[in-house]
Amino acid sequence: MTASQRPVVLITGATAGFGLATAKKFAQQGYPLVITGRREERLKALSEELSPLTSVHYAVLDVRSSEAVAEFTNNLPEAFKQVAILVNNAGLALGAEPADQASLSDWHTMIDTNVTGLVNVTHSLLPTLKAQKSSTIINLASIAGNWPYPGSHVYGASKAFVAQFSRNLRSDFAGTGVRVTSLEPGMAESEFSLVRFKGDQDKYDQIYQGANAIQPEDIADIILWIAEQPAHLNINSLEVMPTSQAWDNFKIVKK
Ligand code: NDP
Ligand code: 8X3
Repeated sequence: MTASQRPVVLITGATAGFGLATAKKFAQQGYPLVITGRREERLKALSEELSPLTSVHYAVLDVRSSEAVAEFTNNLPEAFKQVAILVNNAGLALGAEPADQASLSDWHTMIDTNVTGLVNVTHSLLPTLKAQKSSTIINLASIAGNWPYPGSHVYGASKAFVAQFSRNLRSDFAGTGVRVTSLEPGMAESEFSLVRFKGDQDKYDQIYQGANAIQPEDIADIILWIAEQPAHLNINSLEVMPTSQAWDNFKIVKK
């Protein structure tokens, strides 16, 4: 496939972390890109950086608003309308305290972003994705959706939704050109923990120090690999951790 034949890739949350690295990775391969997020300055700068490599359309988009998502998808410029690779990446965790100390508004924000936002974007683009000969949806779930840990409560549950939603989409689109993957990373170094701990740089440093965590570029490589699999293959789910991370024992709290 020459660069001019590459399908359009739409990435939510392209202003940082996985989304940003994925935008750069696909741009290096010449894929036309639609990059979105809430921080316009970052989108503008990224668009200017990547424009020598490929065609880029950027749009400020808060995935939580179904109206904004519909308005955005209905008004994509002609050259970017035929989205064939959707990277549903926008998401966040807020807080890691036990459930009874968590803020209800943080819980709502995680559900609104990780669940409702991802559903908004997917629903809005499904007709377009279905109209393509071959298309791929890559949903950012997490190990937190597969395995429990203290302080994960709503975040982990929101990612369990993403994983099961991905499998259910697969069921609906089996035998069609629409592929769906649930990508489930473990500890990765990005702004994720700064957001989770509300800008606390000390906590951020403690978490990643000595962990040799996954880097956003690692995830971008995996996303490109998933998207470039032959059309008759679907990577259903892919869980990836840094080698430094693994499971712990079941906890027994004795009296
Ligand atoms: P970052 O915090 O680095 O990036 C998150 C991105 O999501 C930003 O671009 C942010 O853009 C965007 N975003 C957040 N809220 C919204 C919103 N309401 N509307 C649109 N965009 C939004 O985190 P990561 O790159 O690490 O995380 C990306 C995804 O991967 C998330 O879904 C996360 O849950 C998941 N994940 C992360 C892991 C990790 O350890 N880092 C591990 C497993 C999964 P902006 O603020 O400009 O809107
Ligand atoms: C992020 C991974 O383990 O911090 O989804 O919840 S974890």
